[in-house]
Amino acid sequence: MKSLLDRPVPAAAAPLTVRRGAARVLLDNWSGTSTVPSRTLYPHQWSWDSAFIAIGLRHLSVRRAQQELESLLSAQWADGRIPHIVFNSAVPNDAYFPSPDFWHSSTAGRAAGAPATAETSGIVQPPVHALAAWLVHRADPRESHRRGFLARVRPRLAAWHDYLLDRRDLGGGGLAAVVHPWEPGMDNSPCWDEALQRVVPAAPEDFQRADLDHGHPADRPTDLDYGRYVRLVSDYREAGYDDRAARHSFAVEDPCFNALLIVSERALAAMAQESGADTDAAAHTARADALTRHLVTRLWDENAGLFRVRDLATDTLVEENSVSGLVPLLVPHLPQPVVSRLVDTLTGPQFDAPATRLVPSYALTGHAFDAQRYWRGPAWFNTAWLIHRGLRTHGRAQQAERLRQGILQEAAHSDFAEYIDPTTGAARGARHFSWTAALTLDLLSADLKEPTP
Ligand code: 9WN
Repeated sequence: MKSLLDRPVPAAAAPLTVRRGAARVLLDNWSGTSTVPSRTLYPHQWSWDSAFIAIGLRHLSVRRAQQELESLLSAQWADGRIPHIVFNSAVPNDAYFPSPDFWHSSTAGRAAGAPATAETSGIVQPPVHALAAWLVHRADPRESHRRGFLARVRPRLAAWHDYLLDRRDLGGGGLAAVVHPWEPGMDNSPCWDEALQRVVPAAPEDFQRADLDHGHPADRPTDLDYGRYVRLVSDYREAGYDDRAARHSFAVEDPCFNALLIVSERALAAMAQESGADTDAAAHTARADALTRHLVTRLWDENAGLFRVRDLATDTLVEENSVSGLVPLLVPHLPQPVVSRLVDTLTGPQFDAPATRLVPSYALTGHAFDAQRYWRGPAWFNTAWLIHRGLRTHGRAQQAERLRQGILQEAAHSDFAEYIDPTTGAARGARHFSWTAALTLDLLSADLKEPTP
């Protein structure tokens, strides 16, 4: 049987119409200084969303793309962390949970360096930002130089990576760990199930969810999951969000998170080179090389044919196959046998989703597969975009092109949905979702020969 990436793709909607639709989503979701992921479900600024959004916005307005990233960076903590949410003070507290009055960042996080004027969350999301900043710069280097964009963002992005490598190398193996299921951005993945069993859930009366006002209960995490998410945040908050003081009851090394750190370190090297800072460029390249070795040593599972999550409580690999384990295809200079195995896994029965040609978030054949529920099966556009970039990085141009066509078609059919059911192609979650629109614009517009950092 032919795999999803080898099958011909039916004709897509007219590119101009799709482009206009995607641009409209981004214009409608613009809040004045940044873009909300969704007007209904996510009415604030999210960290990795803004990075993906900037990658698309650069095709509409380079200045707005710069502003998207710089508004996020303006809420960076003094310890270097970029918070996963920057709250809009004009939005009522009950519009999203957990709201600022749960995180208390400006007070509980003061000693760790939280800003005094902006309210934020205290956890992080995957480091796509330096890659995004590099792509935004490349979209119009003269304008970027004229506005001093790289000079402003480069030190902040370097401090962000320093935070991850100094404070978050909790396993001592040279990779960054995540301490909450919201941090890797794949909240409800079966990869966290076992580690979450050790977390005592907060009592249901201690919190009030807001996501079910807009999302369907069958699509969203359960109340028990939320109880555990809440407990992890309150414990971290009580430790002042200080990674040296906190005793994390959930700590794992995630392949997607670390792959993005590697690619972003390479982007920082490219930015340093462009700015004439050769010593910095060499240091970032050396760090990316070391991270690549650690990624393979600590997370590659030869038998499974993909990267896996390492649970730091047991120091073992979690036996679940998720899209996170395929995203490292993005990393240049991976050993060739690893690349070939990854492509085989991607195109084999676990991740071949005939109805959509996208990549499911969890193996179709996995025991916990759920076509509908958040990150437990549905196909997302950002991970498909990352894998598309990975296929290109490793010279799989034809397969990359077929995936690109699939992404464009599903984005248009689904009205730029947050994610889709990989078994039927039905749109799920929010519609007019910003990163779906942004990455669609990117795939319609990007110069496919642009240099990979
Ligand atoms: C919690 C905004 C975010 C994405 C995440 C996605 C979802 C939030 C939630 O929405 O997470 O951060 O409330 O479920 O899982 O990847 O950044 O789009």
